[in-house]
Amino acid sequence: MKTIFSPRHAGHAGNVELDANAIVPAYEKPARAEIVRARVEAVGLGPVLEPAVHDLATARKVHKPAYLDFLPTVCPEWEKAGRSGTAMPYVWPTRGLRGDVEPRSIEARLGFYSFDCGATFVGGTWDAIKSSHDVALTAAGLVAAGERAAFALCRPPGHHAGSAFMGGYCYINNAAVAAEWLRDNGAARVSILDVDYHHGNGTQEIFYARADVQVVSLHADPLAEYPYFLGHADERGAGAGDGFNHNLPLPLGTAWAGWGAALDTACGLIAAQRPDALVVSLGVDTFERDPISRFRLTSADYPKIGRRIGRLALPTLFVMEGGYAVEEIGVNAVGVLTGFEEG
Ligand code: SP5
Ligand code: ZN
Repeated sequence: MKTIFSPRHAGHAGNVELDANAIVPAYEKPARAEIVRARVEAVGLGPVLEPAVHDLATARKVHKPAYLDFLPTVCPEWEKAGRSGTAMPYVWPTRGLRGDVEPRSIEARLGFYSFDCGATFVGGTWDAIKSSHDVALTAAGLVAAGERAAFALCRPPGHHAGSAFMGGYCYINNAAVAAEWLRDNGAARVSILDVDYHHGNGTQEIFYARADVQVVSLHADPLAEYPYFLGHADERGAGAGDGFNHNLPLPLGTAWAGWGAALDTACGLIAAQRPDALVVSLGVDTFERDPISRFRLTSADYPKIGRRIGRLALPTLFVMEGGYAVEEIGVNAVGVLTGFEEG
């Protein structure tokens, strides 16, 4: 299969994050994408191509336009305010505060358009966000044109970004934009399978009231794990979308036995939906040695994931999400893709 990759991800670098009790170098760093690309080339998965430049018309359907307009203004406004280094949200309009009045200052607007402090900005961040979006849409175009599968090697990731908020290293929801674009280009029904360790709260929020985009997610139980405030099994969709959202939360420590069984359940739900295309939010932070996660998948398990997804026999777009064990991220992510091709 073809991989779409943009070197422009690399400008999103040198940022820091708040890790409970310390400011640390961001876990979501450029080496992640470079090591996955190197592995794609090492195993001869297929050509690695740069994305075409796309407009934000489809993104403006899944995100609030004012939110998208905000993203490229962050760094210029941060500098105008006399600040340097990483721009990071730190104050939020939670319960009891006004969430309906957009403030003027950049510090406040960062909080207005986020749910945590994990979506940070440095000089190259907007360009990387836009390139990641372009990667997803270019790869979606390959699938719409008849390829059995394509790999969008997105960085930064997207599944925590909702209609009007960033968070969890995510800004534009690449998988959601791709799914929406597939809907507009011949697919009557699309399913999204999210196998990242964390619940894809942004993807769920975006499609929660829709029946045309089914969202199925396997993730660590939000009672115990980030993003904590969404991802429970009783979240089934709303209105026309009732019954089209499926959460399969799993306990910390889950290994292949429990995870693979949940994947089987998820694939059954997708097969029953009979979608015209499948978008896989491919996070490999389920790995046993991931530095921020607590599942126990091994490198040998990732090809099994690919084989099971391949058995659905659907046109499939893989969209890169999380995975922070940088040394093994290439073997694990590409393991899913080679497993898919064998199956
Ligand atoms: C796309 C994606 O995988 N985003 C994940 C965002 C997770 N943010 C919360 C990280 C919390 C890290 N704390 C773990 C302590 C280990 N030192
Ligand atoms: Zn994750």
